Amino acid sequence: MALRTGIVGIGITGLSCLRHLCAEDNGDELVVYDTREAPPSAVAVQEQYPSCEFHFGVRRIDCAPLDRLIVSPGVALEDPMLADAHERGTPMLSDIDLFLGAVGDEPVYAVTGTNGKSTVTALTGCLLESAGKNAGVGGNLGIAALDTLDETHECYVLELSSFQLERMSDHRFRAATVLNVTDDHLDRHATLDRYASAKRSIYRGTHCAVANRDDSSTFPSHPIAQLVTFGSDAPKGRHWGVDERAGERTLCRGAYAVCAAGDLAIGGRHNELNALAALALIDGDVDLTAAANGLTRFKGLAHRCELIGRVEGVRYINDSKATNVGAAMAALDGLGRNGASIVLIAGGDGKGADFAPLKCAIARHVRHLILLGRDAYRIERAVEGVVPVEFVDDLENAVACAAAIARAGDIVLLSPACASLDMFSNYEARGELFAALVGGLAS
Ligand code: UMA
Ligand code: ADP
Repeated sequence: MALRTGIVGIGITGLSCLRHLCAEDNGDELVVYDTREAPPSAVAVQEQYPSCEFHFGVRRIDCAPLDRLIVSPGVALEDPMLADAHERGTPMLSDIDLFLGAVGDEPVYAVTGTNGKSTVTALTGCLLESAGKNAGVGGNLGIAALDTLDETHECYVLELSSFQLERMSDHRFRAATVLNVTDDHLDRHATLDRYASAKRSIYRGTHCAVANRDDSSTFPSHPIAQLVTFGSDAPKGRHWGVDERAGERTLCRGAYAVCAAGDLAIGGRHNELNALAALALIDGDVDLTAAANGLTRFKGLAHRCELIGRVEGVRYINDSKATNVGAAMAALDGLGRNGASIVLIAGGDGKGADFAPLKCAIARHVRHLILLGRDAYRIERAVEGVVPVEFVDDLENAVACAAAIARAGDIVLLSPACASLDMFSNYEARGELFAALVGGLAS
């Protein structure tokens, strides 16, 4: 029976749903809604899909004529636009439900967590490729899940955000992981508990749960067919961890040594955990030795602790993707571990987070703090004078100020602990401007 489907939001997700449902051509009627008067794709999409109905600048969707809504992750379920859907009980789904309805029997691995999702998703794809599997990789990391179906793959790896998970109904992942849970998106989820349970819902209907022994909130809250853990301590049985072998930190599954931590192409203790999670997700499905070759090849993603360049003996590192406190702490602990002193550029939109946990890491590793953006003064209050602080109006002045303060041997680190949206269109734009400004210093 043909359905009348509402697509809410016409960003990457909405476009992928529209394209997918139009290609299915099963007589469904499609109606697109967006609160914005002129979303960026408005003109092109109306030309491309003349048989669909479009409503922009929408305040409230009348759901009487609709069978279901596919709600984009950027639209909060509490948005007034969805009030009628709540009153009528209109089913609200995510693009991932459409993906799971369309994908065949191929295994789907799913990754969530506050930090490390994109790294683990891309790394898992790389390990699968190393083991000879043609993997489709997508989801929250930027390629809509449905768009990965354009080509045929033997398996899929999806990064899922709490926003996608909270509106998903169908789950049937081969293996899924919650990497860690720390404060983030509290402006949308209200409490850490609600945010964590949205993350843990990834385990519903999943065959194998991969949880982090160092973080109890990553464990499933219901019985599950198979539970495997990873952690920073020595592992037992079929679990994953880090052990000393011949004086070297080594990634292991129980007694079996997989790879020396020093051989990973991505640095920092947090990336050891990321590598263990990726291995645990696919363990049993592929030749592990072949997969592990990918660990030495995977160089990491842009904007995550990425070395931009050296100017007068100072290393400039772009960690613009550190959009929350936990990510910035991982960067400070990872980079400061070898005794380097750090000039930290931080600030932006804190999304309601508590910055107090940053204080310790800043006191230990940072010698000068440069703050900008909406929550600059909240960060300063939270760290309570443990280091000298400068306030600047923009990233141009932040980099100039950092360059004046930093001495040979220091690191200038952009790791904002905040989203960029108060000053930039996204974290990539912030990271790219940082790289360009550092390029300017070099020349
Ligand atoms: N918007 C409106 N009105 C609407 C619909 C959207 O104002 O009616 C705004 C949203 O508030 C948001 C923007 O438009 O500011 C985009 O929203 P969207 O839901 O259309 O987003 P997409 O373009 O579909 O991108 C989404 C993810 N974005 C969000 O969850 C906000 C992308 O993750 C993801 O890559 C993409 O789907 C494909 O799956 C980005 C992200 O920031 C990278 N994710 C958050 C994070 O990682 O912290 C969760
Ligand atoms: P996500 O997709 O969850 O935002 P990314 O892989 O893009 O994760 O990394 C985002 C930020 O988090 C980067 O600043 C990175 O250095 C940091 N990070 C990566 N993995 C971890 C981890 N396991 N624990 C804490 N921070 C991490």
